[in-house]
Amino acid sequence: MGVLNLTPDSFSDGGRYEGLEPALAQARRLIGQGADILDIGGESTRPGASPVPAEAEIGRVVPVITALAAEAAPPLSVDTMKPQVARAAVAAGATIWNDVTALSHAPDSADVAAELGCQVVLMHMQGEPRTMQATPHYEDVTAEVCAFLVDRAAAAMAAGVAREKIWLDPGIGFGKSLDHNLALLAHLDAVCALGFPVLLGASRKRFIAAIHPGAEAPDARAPGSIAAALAGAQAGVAAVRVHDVGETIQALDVWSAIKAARRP
Ligand code: HH2
Repeated sequence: MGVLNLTPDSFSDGGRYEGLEPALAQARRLIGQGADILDIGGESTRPGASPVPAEAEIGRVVPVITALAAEAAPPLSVDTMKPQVARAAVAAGATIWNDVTALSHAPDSADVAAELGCQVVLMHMQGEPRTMQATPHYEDVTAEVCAFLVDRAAAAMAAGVAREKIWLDPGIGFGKSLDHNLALLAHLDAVCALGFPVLLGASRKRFIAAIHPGAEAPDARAPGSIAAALAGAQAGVAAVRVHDVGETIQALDVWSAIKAARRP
């Protein structure tokens, strides 16, 4: 899943693809590099990001989704917590609603997801984007994230979302310290064992710089991001959400070829 942020303030690529033509050029670049899904977002979720009104978010994502849906683009995902934005994005051609609040931002989120009939990514976050990195706390991060995701999947299904439309995501970096992120990355098999496809989003995140101080600039974090993607592949995740699509696919191809060469 290639990331396309149409925001002025995303932590790694904010402001780079504002306007229809730069956004489409980046989308085509990601598709050319082999992205199977494009995840299109119009509101940053980085710690401290300011909220964006629904109308403005729709104005950022819908023209790009409309234009890509008219081309031979791969499935399009909309990264939003607002049901109004998801509704407009699906009407424009998106088929996946990626919600970092796991359908809990608005009271009607789950009903809207059921009505839209699209696939839904339910992500774990402790707290809310503005303050989530202040004092994250868990007794057992993997168990708590798994329990939350099972609970949110049950709530989605109770509202009428079909089981086979649901994806889960542990939410790396969302209300988590370095140790929490590492524990989750080390136990992704437990998330995969919940029986839903799992999406992993570790690309260019801060924890990489905390491990490797030379990687302060987000676009210097591709090698660390690829290491996390390989840990995800090893654990059985269904997809990785990444900024560096070509580099990640090369690493996954080599990893898969090595795995396939192993004698039974
Ligand atoms: N991470 C980000 C945004 N959306 N969605 C899912 N499902 N999983 C993630 O890990 C995830 C996500 C944050 O990354 P990015 O989009 O690059 O930055 P920003 O939120 O600042 O736009």
